[in-house]
Amino acid sequence: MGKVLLSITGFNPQRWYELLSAEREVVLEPEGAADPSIDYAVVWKQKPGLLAKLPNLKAIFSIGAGVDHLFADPNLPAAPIVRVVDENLTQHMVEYVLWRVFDHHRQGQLYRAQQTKKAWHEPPQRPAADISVGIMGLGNLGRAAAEALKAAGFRVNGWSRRPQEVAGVTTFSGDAGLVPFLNATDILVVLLPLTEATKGIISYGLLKELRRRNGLGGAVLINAGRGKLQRDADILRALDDGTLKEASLDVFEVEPLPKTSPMWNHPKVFVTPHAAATSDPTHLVPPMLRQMDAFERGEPLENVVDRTAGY
Ligand code: NDP
Ligand code: OXD
Repeated sequence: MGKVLLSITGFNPQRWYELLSAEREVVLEPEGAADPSIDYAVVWKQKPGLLAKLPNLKAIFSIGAGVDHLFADPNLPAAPIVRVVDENLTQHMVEYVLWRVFDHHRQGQLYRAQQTKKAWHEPPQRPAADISVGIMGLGNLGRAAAEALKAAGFRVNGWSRRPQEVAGVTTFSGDAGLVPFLNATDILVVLLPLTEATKGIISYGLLKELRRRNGLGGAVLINAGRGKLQRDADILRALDDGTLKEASLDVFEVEPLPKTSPMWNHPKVFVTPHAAATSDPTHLVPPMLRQMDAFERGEPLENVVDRTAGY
């Protein structure tokens, strides 16, 4: 049975360690660097060069759905990368997207402001069917969010790299599909991976293309993908000149969001600390261990990242 190296930066690895070590010998980084009996690495933001030192590494398991944290290592070894595709994480993301879309649609920001002034005023209400939610990224998370939004009564658009079909969702793809997708979208939900192709994609120019003829009183941005997809300064500019009405941001160019960031106090921004869908080891370790066992029986790994596409 191959050993596991656990390397987690930014939060406590203890629970991951306990659950993995119930079945496998686990070495916590920095011990184990260059240990030839390590077959698997379970990682979040590993130190650059760490994995390249393991001479017999057979597979890398990301503890998140996104794998940009791995590709940040210029010496990432060629072993296959398995990413998270998990019902529990998907459900958390669907909840986050529904929560934020409904809050913008039902004017949560206005009511919160009214409450501070003890103002009793009923603004006009429009049905969800008047609003088009556009999801950038129609992968595991984007599709699930699209289904839930559709079921809740919204019109839903989706944009992906390759053409995709989702029943009841108007889909667009590639560079040619981007502007038509944005022109048909009132609330933009970003669920893209961070790759060379998507870095900085949420620019002022892109936000300008969103539709603003809607009952919301302006376009809305919700980003739960990655912070480096967006340019924080462009979002602030768009909010300040009315290109955007409001934004819900779970991710930021720099995380944790610096205390000096104007995002914190901006009246049109709702901030969450990269918490849209947390990786829960109770749900994620059992399938990792099952995959290691299956791999040792000669079965193929599942949810393997396409290194050329970068996600
Ligand atoms: P998937 O790999 O399943 O889906 C990615 C989607 O993005 C696909 O539809 C893909 O297109 C599309 N895409 C990729 N590159 C491009 C491009 N250049 N142009 C257009 N579309 C593109 O990922 P998941 O749905 O599992 O996760 C999405 C992201 O969500 C993760 O990478 C991660 O960054 C983020 N995330 C954030 C969390 C949080 O708590 N904030 C939690 C979990 C994930 P195609 O269908 O053609 O392949
Ligand atoms: C992920 C994340 O990629 O939590 O899973 O950001």
